[in-house]
Amino acid sequence: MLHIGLSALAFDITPVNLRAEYKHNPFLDEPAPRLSWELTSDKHNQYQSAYQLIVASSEDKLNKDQGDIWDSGKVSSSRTNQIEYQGKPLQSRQQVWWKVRVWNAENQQGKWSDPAYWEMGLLQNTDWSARWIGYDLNDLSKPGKYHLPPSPYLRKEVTLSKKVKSARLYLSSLGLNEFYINGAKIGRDYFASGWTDYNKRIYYNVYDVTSHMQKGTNALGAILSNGWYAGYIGYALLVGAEKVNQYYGDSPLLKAQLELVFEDGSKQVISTDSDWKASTGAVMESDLLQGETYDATKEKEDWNQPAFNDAAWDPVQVVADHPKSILQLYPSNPVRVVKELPIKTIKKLANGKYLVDFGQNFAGNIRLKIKGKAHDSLIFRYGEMLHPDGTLVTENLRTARATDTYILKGAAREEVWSPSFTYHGFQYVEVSGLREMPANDFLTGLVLTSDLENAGHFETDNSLLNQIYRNIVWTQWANYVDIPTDCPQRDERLGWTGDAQIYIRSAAYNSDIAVFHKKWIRDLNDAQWPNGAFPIYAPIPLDKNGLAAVRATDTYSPGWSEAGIICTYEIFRAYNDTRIVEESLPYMVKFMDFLKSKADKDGVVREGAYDDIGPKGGFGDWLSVGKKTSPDLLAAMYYYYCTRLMAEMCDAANQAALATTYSEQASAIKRAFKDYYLKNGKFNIDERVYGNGEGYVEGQNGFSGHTQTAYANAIYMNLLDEPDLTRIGDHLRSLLEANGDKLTTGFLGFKPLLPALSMTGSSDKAYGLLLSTEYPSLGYEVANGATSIWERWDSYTKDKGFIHNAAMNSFSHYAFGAVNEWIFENILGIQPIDRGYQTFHIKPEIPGPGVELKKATGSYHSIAGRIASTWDYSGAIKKHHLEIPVNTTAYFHLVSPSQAQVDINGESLTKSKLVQEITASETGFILKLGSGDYDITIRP
Ligand code: RAM
Repeated sequence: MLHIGLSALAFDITPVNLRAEYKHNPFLDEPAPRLSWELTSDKHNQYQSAYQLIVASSEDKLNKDQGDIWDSGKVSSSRTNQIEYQGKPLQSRQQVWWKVRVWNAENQQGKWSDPAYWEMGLLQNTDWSARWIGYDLNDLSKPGKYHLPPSPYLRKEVTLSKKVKSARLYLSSLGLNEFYINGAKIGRDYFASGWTDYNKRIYYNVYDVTSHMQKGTNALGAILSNGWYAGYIGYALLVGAEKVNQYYGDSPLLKAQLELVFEDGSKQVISTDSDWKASTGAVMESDLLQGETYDATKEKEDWNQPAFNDAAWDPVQVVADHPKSILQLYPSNPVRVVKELPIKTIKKLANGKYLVDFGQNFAGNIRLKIKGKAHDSLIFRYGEMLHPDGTLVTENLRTARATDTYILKGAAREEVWSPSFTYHGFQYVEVSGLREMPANDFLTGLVLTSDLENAGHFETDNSLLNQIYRNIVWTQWANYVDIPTDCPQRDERLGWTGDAQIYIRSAAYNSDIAVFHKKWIRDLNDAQWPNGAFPIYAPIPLDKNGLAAVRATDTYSPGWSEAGIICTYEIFRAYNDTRIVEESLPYMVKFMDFLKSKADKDGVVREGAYDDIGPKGGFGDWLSVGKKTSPDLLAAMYYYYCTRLMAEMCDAANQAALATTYSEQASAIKRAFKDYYLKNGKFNIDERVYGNGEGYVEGQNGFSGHTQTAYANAIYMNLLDEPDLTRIGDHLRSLLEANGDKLTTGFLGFKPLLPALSMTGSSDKAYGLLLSTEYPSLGYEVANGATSIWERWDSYTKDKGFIHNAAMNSFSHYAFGAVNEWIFENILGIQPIDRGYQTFHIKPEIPGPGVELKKATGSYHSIAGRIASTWDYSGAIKKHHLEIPVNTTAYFHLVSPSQAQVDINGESLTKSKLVQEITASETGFILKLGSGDYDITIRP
């Protein structure tokens, strides 16, 4: 809590949370990293009028205020983020220290921040002496349904005669790696070096390994796994693809470079090359989809320690660099264990197996702790749900084997093991091979996700809504795993672009996703088809003909491909990130040309425009209920929406000519769209084009333009102005009412549904949908025990059970979690006005008296600082609590008949000097507020 009474104190406005490229003290490879900070102050209404940054070559120089690398001088600006480094050119391996101070609105100078630093990675190809090495073990794969060779184990020893002052490990793998120095695993990261189109781009990570190095002999060791590079991907097996794995290469490879600086200043580089040795070890099988087999009896004890005798090991194979792919620093945060879950219950099943319940659907692994007989094997199967008889549902995993096996070595001490190169989406584990009921902590659930900073918080007095929010967050963790996946359990786990684009804004309210999407937007750009369309998932491995290798008909689709515009836009919007716009611009422009080619001369996408793809028209309003919204009508709206976003992005990225073109195009499309599709105030389509619906997704249901999905999208995308807007808002409302206040929307329709209702005065309907426990709704899932968001509204129903299991039925799919944006923007009411939240609205929609929701509290940690909004309407006196970051301005929308009833921080609003401005609104007042905490009460 801040106190206004402190205003007598000296000026104090302190920069905190210093970050470079969104990270704290990171390794970077951007020549001009972007710096950011946040500000704190004990006083209200504080603004930054200027800043000064200094960057020094050492901490010592920085402490002496010597910016020998860069001194920005005093810059008059209120910006606190996306400030490009403009100092001396940075060299590979260079470490620089920086700090910042600011001036307030009265031009008083504040104190320097604490120091921060960043270190450059390897910027030139010539910095790399390491070679790609591997050990092809494909011949050792056991015959059977799956091709799963054992993991290569690689090692090398180095003897150091001097004391190491600093050591850096530059580490990359095609496929997955675990790296050890003197027996210790380096880093906590999983699935490095991530999934990219390895023919274009390969990532490496950097680790400070100084503390691992010792004088004398040191052992370097690595275990590799196929991962996305050579392992199974997606539903290739299921659909009978010609090739089901090894899309990028046949066996995994490692590139590692250990750079040492000794106390005397001399240097040494140890690289992967032909003198490394290779063998097999205990990892007998490993695959992201199929699981891992670990035979502890085959462990080569101390293989990664200095004293090990590797005389019997083979030489490694050395492989040439791919001529076209570039090596870059992993831009995102790695996948890590972010939480551990204890077992909730263990039950013995009738078949002698044991069933473990973690009480939560999540993505990750188990850690096993067990004592037992040598050669006993424990088999772990994973599932999200149980059949009525209590056995595990695995049908919905389709061809993903999702099975781990651990073969005990029978040690005197407890054996501890956890898979390294796979993960599963599950709540339950079925264990076979146990001789007796195990200890209730024999397994621990390890929750894996890309390790992003938490950004959001939300809680209410309604337990159903709290559970819906938790389900959204858990499902996001489960699917933000290196790339945004659709699901974590079955033979799919692809970066589906439609899912990603509808969910990205929701995701941003939960976690700081800037670096995660910086990576994936590149993946998406790398995956653009030659015709300019973005694909339906990215990365997308290609076959020798340049078609999708997993399924040749996987091409593009309206609602999916637009991720190439929308995801870039959402990162730009949330983080004021214009560099991502500049980087994506050539790809986006090419895509816009593609979209144009699908429209008529006026810019209208007409019925049948996408009949060239399979399914015809694309995926449309995927998994909707009942009659289908015309996919082309949706495509037409998306075309307009993307054009508008392009105009805005181009404007911000100093592309004035392009901005004008797109904004003129957008106006033209808007007019033409209305002329073509709006008939007598309703959306009308030419159903004849779709014939009997064959070839379209659920075409047998028939097509319409007069649907919840169509109107929700048109409203959300600002396609129509008054008086049409009111009319279609009324249609949306009456369609809901005619359907018993139940939704019919699928992926594309649900995302805008609640926002559109709010935008057209039907907030009551939005609350009704959100808090419903009737099918179809998120509450129905909760009422059926869900701890995550389901793929389908009817993934499970009380009367029919699992009707979709054999085909497509995930219980961890974030798409319908897209309602999170309404939770933050409408329940808490936090809505940006400009990019990066320097100004924003706080406009909470307080539900009517009939709704069981009287209190909500939450916050969003924006790039401008943490914004909090709480309301409590449970008593006669209505209360709001707001927290506004320094250097930002909030417009707080207050519903109250008169100012005289309102107090702010204990004073009458009419007298308060804290409020910058009060303007009247239709329902009350808008308070313009600067930074600080505010308690606002409305007396009856
Ligand atoms: C499913 C995926 C995804 C969806 C596509 C069309 O297989 O799970 O959610 O975008 O199909």
